[in-house]
Amino acid sequence: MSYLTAAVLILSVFKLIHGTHSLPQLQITKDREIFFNKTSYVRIPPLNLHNHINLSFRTCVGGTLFVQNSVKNKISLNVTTEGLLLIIHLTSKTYESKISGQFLDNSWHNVNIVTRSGNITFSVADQQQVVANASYNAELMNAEVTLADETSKLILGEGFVGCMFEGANLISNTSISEKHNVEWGPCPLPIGSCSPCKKAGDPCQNNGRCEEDKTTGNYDCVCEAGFTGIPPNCTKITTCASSPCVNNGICSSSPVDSSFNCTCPDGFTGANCELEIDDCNSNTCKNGGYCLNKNGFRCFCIPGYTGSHCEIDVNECWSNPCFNGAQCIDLVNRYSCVCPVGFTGRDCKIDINECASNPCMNGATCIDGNATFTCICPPGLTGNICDFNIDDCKSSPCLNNGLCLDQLNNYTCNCDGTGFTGA
Ligand SMILES: *[C@@H]1O[C@H](CO)[C@@H](O)[C@H](O)[C@H]1NC(C)=O
Ligand SMILES: *[C@@H]1O[C@H](CO)[C@@H](O)[C@H](O)[C@H]1NC(C)=O
Ligand SMILES: *[C@@H]1O[C@H](CO)[C@@H](O)[C@H](O)[C@H]1NC(C)=O
Ligand SMILES: *[C@@H]1O[C@H](CO)[C@@H](O)[C@H](O)[C@H]1NC(C)=O
Ligand SMILES: *[C@@H]1O[C@H](CO)[C@@H](O)[C@H](O)[C@H]1NC(C)=O
Ligand SMILES: *[C@@H]1O[C@H](CO)[C@@H](O)[C@H](O)[C@H]1NC(C)=O
Ligand SMILES: *[C@@H]1O[C@H](CO)[C@@H](O)[C@H](O)[C@H]1NC(C)=O
Ligand SMILES: *[C@@H]1O[C@H](CO)[C@@H](O)[C@H](O)[C@H]1NC(C)=O
Ligand SMILES: *[C@@H]1O[C@H](CO)[C@@H](O)[C@H](O)[C@H]1NC(C)=O
Ligand SMILES: CC(=O)N[C@H]1CO[C@H](CO)[C@@H](O)[C@@H]1O
Repeated sequence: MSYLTAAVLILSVFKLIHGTHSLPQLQITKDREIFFNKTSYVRIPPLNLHNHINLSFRTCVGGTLFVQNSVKNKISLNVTTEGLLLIIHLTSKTYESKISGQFLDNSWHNVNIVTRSGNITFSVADQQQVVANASYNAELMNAEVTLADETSKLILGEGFVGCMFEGANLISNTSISEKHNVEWGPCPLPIGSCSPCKKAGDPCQNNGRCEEDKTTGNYDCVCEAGFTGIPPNCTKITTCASSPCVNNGICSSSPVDSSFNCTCPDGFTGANCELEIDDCNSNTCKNGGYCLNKNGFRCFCIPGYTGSHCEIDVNECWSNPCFNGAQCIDLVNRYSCVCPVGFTGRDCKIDINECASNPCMNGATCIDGNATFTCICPPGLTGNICDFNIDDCKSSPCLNNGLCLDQLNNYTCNCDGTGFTGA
């Protein structure tokens, strides 16, 4: 790490602690970790053997950390189950430096190649190898030997599965133009020891899923229909012998070659009957019904609908729920009653009490009817609401020209000036 980056890092941490935004700095540090997935690589500017070269890596699988090729020379650094191998090829001679050790352990390791006080050394952790000095591989000490020329191509991560952290003279960031399937940012590999699957580097082909076998410490491939896990990767099944038809499909062998056909039960398709036919589309179940795709389909209707496609509106008037001759109207999952005059309520069961407003006058008794009322008048009164006083004088009850005065259910006779008296 350069002093400048160290300063930037310290500054970022300082700013973080003190709550100031430090996004640009974080961006730079984020860019410095790269993930390679076996198919990935980045091409970066060529390196010079006599400059400080370093990087960190974390992997369970290994591969080539970097390789630089030119017409005449080559330098490569591989990490394998045996350790780290630095190979320098200069014109016709090959120089190998090896540091043995278990580096495929998913923890970060820092590799340095340094030219200092007359030696070129290659080191990782506390292990160091002299690559060259005045008395050993002396030709590499020649200042002319940089390994870099105009034909040099430096590639980071060839067939490598894991993460790298850029170091001196191996700068790679998102602005690099030649890159393939690489991801910058915090290393996505889960922390922890290397599982057999991780060590094997996703060995299951053809979409097979790798599963650890806890007892043997090995791994198995769980293959898709039509593929088998023996040998370890998922290879295509070509005969009936290993039951290639799934979901109760029936396998028939060809009499001529070893090919086979699967005859699928209803609801399944595909060469191995591995595909479930989706019998549900947006139109299968009407009126908002839910479609379940299982051996055909089944509709679950919302209340108020029925039928295999929920196409039938249930007739809620069927049971004649409206009283008093009301008209029933079928609606979704309910009905409505149109009440005749004089009735009310959801089912028109309630007879409206027309006497409630005390329509009968003069203390008459009110009798409620259907949309009507009847007044029973006290003696002497008449009319619909008993508001007429019966003329008790009509029958001229006063004799001898007495003056009749009508009263309530009675009359009085005024006998003044008649010379008579009496009621
Ligand atoms: C380094 O690893 C790559 C694959 O990642 C391989 O092709 C190459 O042969 C290896 N080189 C050595 C010297 O092992
Ligand atoms: C480098 O070489 C010098 C002699 O030239 C030797 O004394 C020294 O130990 C070497 N250093 C390393 C790190 O190998
Ligand atoms: C050069 O390196 C070799 C191998 O490590 C060592 O034996 C030798 O002493 C070194 N010579 C000098 C001059 O440092
Ligand atoms: C580069 O080397 C220096 C000194 O050994 C070390 O502090 C630094 O972490 C290394 N950087 C990487 C990315 O390995
Ligand atoms: C990316 O790397 C190149 C050198 O390869 C360097 O010139 C450039 O400044 C870097 N960009 C960032 C954003 O770090
Ligand atoms: C590597 O990553 C690329 C892009 O993300 C992806 O298409 C490819 O399948 C991956 N390869 C492996 C072996 O994971
Ligand atoms: C996958 O299987 C094929 C065919 O059996 C074989 O050639 C190949 O080496 C296998 N690959 C792995 C990673 O096991
Ligand atoms: C499988 O079916 C195809 C198409 O129907 C037919 O041409 C072929 O002969 C069949 N193979 C077997 C083994 O039944
Ligand atoms: C009132 O209405 C009910 C139901 O419509 C009917 O059965 C009853 O005879 C009616 N009563 C009168 C007094 O009209
Ligand atoms: C029922 C009633 O009040 N009858 C009366 C009618 O008027 C006569 C005379 O005014 C009374 O004597 C009755 O008692």
